[in-house]
Amino acid sequence: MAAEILEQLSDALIKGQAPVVKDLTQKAIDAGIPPEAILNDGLIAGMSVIGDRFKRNEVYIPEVLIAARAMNSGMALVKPLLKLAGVKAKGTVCCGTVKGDLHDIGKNLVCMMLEGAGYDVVDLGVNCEPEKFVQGVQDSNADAIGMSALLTTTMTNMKATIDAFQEAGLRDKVKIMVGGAPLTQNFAEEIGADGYAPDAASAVDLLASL
Ligand code: B1M
Repeated sequence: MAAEILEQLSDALIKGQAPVVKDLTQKAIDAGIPPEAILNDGLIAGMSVIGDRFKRNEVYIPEVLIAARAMNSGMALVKPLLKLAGVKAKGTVCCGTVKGDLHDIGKNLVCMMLEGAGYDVVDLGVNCEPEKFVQGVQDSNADAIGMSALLTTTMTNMKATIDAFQEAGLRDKVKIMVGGAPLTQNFAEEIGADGYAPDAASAVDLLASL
């Protein structure tokens, strides 16, 4: 019975059916399924299927956004129960687009995928000064940051942000991942980041590996 509801839940999320996801999440709660199981075996299970399909170019940005919206409709019901049950997120990550850069579509996708994978995400927004990342980590006690840049002229601000963590004495406490269309693995290594992800779904795998 529980397995059946969770399978239906994950399936509805994959199809992006937000109202169905909401109803099935409520059904799962009413059936006494633990919130952690609803999250992991229903919502996150569905979102990771979407992530894998996105990586293989089998689905595109609109499908991911629709699935994320469906995920949010279920999360709204499960989140308070997870808090009550004392279930901890996998970790906290601060994400932002670097100084001088206003592109946020990719960064928002990364935030959604990370949330969908069970992380607490602090979205710092766009045009983030290096100090804003440092402050974000200090305020939220984050384990990692994710920087996005879409311009060749703003990529260099990623290095400035890493330097700011060094200066604040926090570089060893925080994992730093970077992404965005003009970036490469080589560039990430050159600036001393801990990892580079070419797309939002890979950012989830990268963070888990870090
Ligand atoms: Co701009 N823009 N733009 N733009 N824009 C590009 C990036 C550009 C390539 C267009 C072009 O010339 N062909 C070009 C950059 C050239 C360069 O530097 N090499 C460019 C330019 C020049 C500019 C302006 C300077 C234009 C001007 O004013 N003269 C200006 C700069 C403003 C600024 O930022 N200071 C500008 C402005 C804008 C808009 C505001 C109009 C708008 C942004 C709206 C918004 O984001 N809210 C915009 C847009 C939409 C684009 C294009 C068309 C699309 C970008 C996008 O959202 N892609 C883009 C051209 C293009 O790519 N075709 C272009 C979809 C998104 C899902 O992909 O962000 O790559 P992406 O994210 C991917 C991965 O990269 C990765 O995951 C995502 C999903 O899988 N990823 C991460 C991203 N961040 C990650 C972080 C991670 C991990 C993975 O870890 C943390």
